[in-house]
Amino acid sequence: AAMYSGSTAGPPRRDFISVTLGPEDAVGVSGYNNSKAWRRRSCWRKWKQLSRLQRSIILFLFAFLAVCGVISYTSMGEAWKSITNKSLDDQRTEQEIPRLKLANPAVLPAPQKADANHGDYHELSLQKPPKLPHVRRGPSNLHIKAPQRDTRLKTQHNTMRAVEELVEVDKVEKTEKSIISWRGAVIEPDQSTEPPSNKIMEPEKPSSVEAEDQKEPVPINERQLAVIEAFRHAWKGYKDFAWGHDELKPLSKSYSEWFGLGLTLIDALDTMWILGLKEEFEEARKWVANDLVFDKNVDVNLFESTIRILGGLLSTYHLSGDSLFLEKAKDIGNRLMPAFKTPSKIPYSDVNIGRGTAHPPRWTSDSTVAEVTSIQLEFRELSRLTGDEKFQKAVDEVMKHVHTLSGKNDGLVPMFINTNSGQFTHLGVYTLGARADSYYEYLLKQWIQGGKKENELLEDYMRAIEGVKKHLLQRSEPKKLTFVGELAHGHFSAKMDHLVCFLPGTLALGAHNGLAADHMRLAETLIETCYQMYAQVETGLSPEIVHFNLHAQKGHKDVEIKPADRHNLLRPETVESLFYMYRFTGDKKYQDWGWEILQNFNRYTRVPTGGYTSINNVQNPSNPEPRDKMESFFLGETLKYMFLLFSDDIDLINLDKYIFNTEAHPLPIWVPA
Ligand code: DMJ
Repeated sequence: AAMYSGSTAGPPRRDFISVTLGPEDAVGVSGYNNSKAWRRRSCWRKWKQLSRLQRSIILFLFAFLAVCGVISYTSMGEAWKSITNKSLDDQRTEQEIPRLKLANPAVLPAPQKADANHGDYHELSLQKPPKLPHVRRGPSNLHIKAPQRDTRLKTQHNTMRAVEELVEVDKVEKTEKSIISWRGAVIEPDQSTEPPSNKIMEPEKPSSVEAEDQKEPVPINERQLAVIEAFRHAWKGYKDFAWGHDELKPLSKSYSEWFGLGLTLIDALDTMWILGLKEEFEEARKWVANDLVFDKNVDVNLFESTIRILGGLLSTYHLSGDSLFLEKAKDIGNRLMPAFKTPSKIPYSDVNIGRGTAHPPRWTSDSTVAEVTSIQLEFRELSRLTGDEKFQKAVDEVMKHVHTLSGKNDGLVPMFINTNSGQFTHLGVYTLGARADSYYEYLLKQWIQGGKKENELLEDYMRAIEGVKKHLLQRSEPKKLTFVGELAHGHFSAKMDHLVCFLPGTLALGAHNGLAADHMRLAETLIETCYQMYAQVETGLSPEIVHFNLHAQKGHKDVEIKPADRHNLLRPETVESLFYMYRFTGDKKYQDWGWEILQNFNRYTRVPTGGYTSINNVQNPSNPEPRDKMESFFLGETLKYMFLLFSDDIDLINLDKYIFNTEAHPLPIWVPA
């Protein structure tokens, strides 16, 4: 086809386009030719017909898309590489990657290698969270790398915001996934029933190095200052008369030895850090560096030295980031291991840390149930930090074994277990007090520590709380206080140890972690009872044991105290629970109750020359009969929980990032909420 158009001047102009159709271009009889060459040419023709502007726009769009393509190809390639590099076992949990990657990265990553049952941990190690800004407390010159608030990089803020957004997305995903409920408990549908790996791991960093937050510091208030003052007073006594020894005897201005390992000093390390007592901390650190020696021919109790010494060193390592404490923790951890060499693998109560030998108490081959089941948080953490599986393996085996044992009563356990047979002994007596207490506490806390996947622990915990409700709860007269009694061969006893007052705090912690809401209601009633164990007593301090009145009698309170039980050892359990209750409810009455207790400790147990003393008679305000001993847990636990109770800073040991061991030493949660 040819087309001409006229022109006004000059030689005739070819004002047309001539197109010659070759045979292959001709539209055939069939009317449609779709050959490649034809299409190419037709595209080219169309392209030529476009204006220059149109062509530029199209070229620009192509260039833009090409750049985007290159970028996304590179990042997908990375992700693909990390996926394909993994073992088949790891790929089993592939769908977990985004979730775990996004799980609150603010504290610390989980172990780097885990066994096949726990791909989750492995996934986390593949995705190290970004380091975020952190405000550290405690002695500033001991911070490992403490970025100053005002010098923080803008990019860190951006990272923080980006991570927060991702966490939000993750939260939505999580809520969608978390649908299976076990008696009110929210359980991930895909969680394993096995405990965490024994085939651990590459060593982990302290949480202080990983944990970062960017909040303004919350100023210390009057009540916290009063705790600091109390701590300093106690510390003065210890320093003046008992430095480097286990316990202060504040009246005789001397000390007592239990293990000869500076128990009070070690128990108090992280309290000093949390209270911000820089000088005291530095001095104590020097003692640990120069004088703390575990190579000693001395018998120590496995449980007590685990919760106080190993726990204290591990938490101080996490808070300060100072590797000295980890080295010491490894040392004592290794020296405690011979305790597990028993026919049943249920550990002996005592170990000689110098000789490497272990034995049960002289009069029996039994161990206490609470003791063998309340060392797990510490040994598991030691494995995670060192990469050595043996610690975790030993304590996990104990839990697995106890899980299978008969002799429980609706989840309630007897108080003794035999190290030869591995069976419970002295069957038929059930208490949440001495010898059983922290078994229940550590069921829940291990479950939380390990990222809420170890179902057996949760099952045992939930069952036990049902057992408590069924067998041990009663109400007193006249105030109708709900209390936890004891059961001995079918007979209920209205006896409650002060030790049981850990329970409201533990129940509240469980409820906070998604367990049944009625646990929280029970916690609220029980903490009221624990408070009344102080308030109804002449000195305002609780005795070691109370008996509740089940029947109203004129002139009688709810709480009765037997002469043998009226001592107070400066124990922490009630203030510990007050702390949890305040954290989770914000109800100021819990702070007020704690404040009353602190004032009464000051009134009746403070020794003018330094230190606090346990007392023999909480019913005699004019002579409480000082016992001349300050237990290490007064500094390790009681004053620490007081300080935390009075604080309004939820990030001062954030309960979604840390789990307290039974001696109030905070250890990181492996997969923080
Ligand atoms: C502490 O050593 C621990 O809290 C333990 O679990 C119970 N006894 C004391 C405090 O009362």
